[in-house]
Amino acid sequence: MTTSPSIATTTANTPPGVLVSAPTAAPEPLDPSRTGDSGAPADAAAQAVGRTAGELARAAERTAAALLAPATAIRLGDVVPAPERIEPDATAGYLLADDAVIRVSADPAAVAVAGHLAALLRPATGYPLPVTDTATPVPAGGIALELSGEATLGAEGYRLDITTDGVRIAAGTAAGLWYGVQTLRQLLPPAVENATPVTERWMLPGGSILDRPRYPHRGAMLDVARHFFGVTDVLRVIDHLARYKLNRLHLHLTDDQGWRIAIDSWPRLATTGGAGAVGDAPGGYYTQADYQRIVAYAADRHITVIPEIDLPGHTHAALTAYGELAPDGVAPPPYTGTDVGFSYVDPANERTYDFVTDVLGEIAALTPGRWLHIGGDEAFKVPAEVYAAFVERVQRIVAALGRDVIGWHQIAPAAHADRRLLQWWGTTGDDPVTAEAVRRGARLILSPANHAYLDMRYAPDTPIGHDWAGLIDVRQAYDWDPASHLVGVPAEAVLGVEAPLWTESVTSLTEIEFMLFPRLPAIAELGWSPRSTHDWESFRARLAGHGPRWATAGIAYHRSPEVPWPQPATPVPHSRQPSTSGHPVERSPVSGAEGPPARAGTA
Ligand code: TNX
Repeated sequence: MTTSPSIATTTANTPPGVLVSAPTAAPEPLDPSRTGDSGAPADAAAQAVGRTAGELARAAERTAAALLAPATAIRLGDVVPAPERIEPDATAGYLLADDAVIRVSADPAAVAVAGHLAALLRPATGYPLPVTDTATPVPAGGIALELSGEATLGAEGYRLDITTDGVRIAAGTAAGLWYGVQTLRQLLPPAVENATPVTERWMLPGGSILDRPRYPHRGAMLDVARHFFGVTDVLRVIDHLARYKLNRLHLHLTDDQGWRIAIDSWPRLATTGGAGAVGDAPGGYYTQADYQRIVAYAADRHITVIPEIDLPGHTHAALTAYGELAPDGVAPPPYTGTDVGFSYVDPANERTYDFVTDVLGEIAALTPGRWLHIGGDEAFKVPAEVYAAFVERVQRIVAALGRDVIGWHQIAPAAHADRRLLQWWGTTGDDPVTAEAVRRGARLILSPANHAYLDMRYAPDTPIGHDWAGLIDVRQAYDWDPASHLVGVPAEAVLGVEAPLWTESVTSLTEIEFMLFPRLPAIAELGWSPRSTHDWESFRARLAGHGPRWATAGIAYHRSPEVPWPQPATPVPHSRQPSTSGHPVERSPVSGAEGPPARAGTA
């Protein structure tokens, strides 16, 4: 489908399957003299404090809603993804106070994590939370982040201890500290998601957590080719991944409808190939500086960007810019539909390999991560032997750049290349060709379309998305096991999971969030949590507590009927939020401070 859903505003009770923003769970401190209780002075007062009347109205709505919301104590076990081991201590909660200090090991990467923690906590608490770096942090009276050198915690594990005296997060690496911080964030009241100070008891449940990930590869993919999303949208998506301990962002940078990254040696790829998008949506592309900003922002959050240049198919946009690469040598007009499988760069033309070498060379130079994704899906018009030879040659180009290759599982028939990864997106769980590639040495990233494709609709009435791989509500996203999913593939061959979001029908940040939440946390839990913790009832109960967090952060989500959300969405009047696709709309990457997102509905 090519049409966007209508975005409706409604004040009726919210049915499942619409974009919602529930109110925040905690009151904002409203000085009556500023809230307009007395009528006309409100505007003047609002101007005096730099807030618009609309902002004040929204704050008042949030306050009213918070008064209706039941206060629920957070338990140590409420974390998503579920930690490996939890030992609650009901006698030992810690109350974060305004004089708390964050102490951190004297290591630049650890200090950076402490800086993030302070930045997460300061807006809502209003506390100064100074960060001090000492060689031997102590837990008393604050939060200590300690590089403890505990080898058993591995590259990404952490230990979290909460006592009445304070909080201690210990890890062998800065990444481990980072994941401990994400856990800590979830143990504070949802009001911590507010962008401005709120009155709240910042109580943390007592006890200990020991936590390590099940898989090293825990990712999500964003298709910025079908619809283009500006840098600030991507940064906000990175924040969403970080919350749930994901460590890979796969960017699908090129497709038939758009080429989204500037390539100096082939400049028209972006300027001509990036001009359009699906339907009438505006195009756009990242400059190399934009891309580097995304990569650096992700790295700062322990997330590696995996760039995908889809080859040899899904290349129509490149052909519009450089007709010499087309099989008939003629540049076609732009394509704005949503069909797949019709385009390819000419494997018989040596210029094609110049193009591939130049493009992948520039991308590699901009990408510190180990992986280059070469696509490889749906090249329906390229004969099998020609396709395999093409993929093998591209694999050699990637190896010559010192990188490891990833491709969709269609590249399975090509010869093995060292450390190559195949990304499984089938729906059957049974593919002898992929199993054979694994026997030859490939490892797998699992993105089964019938569980992990976040562009699938939740339900028949979901306003956007596809259904070719079925409907995927939260349980369908959650209830499968990566280790035993593919027949003939041993558990050791599975490197991890990834949730792709294709964007043929997804046109705005709000719609991205609506498709990510709450399914992204489900896939994240499959990637992080030990199988022994896998339990649908537990998951949905824990997930429910995240709704108020998302709402407070201004994150749109699907109020799945499968999840016992703590309260019905309190109706809040909304104004339409325009799509940000194609426009570099500046939006805070760390908060939903602009107010609630628009609702999309069929109403
Ligand atoms: C298949 S999955 C595709 C994409 C589409 C997607 C829509 C894969 C590797 N290719 O080109 O966007 O389905 O769900």
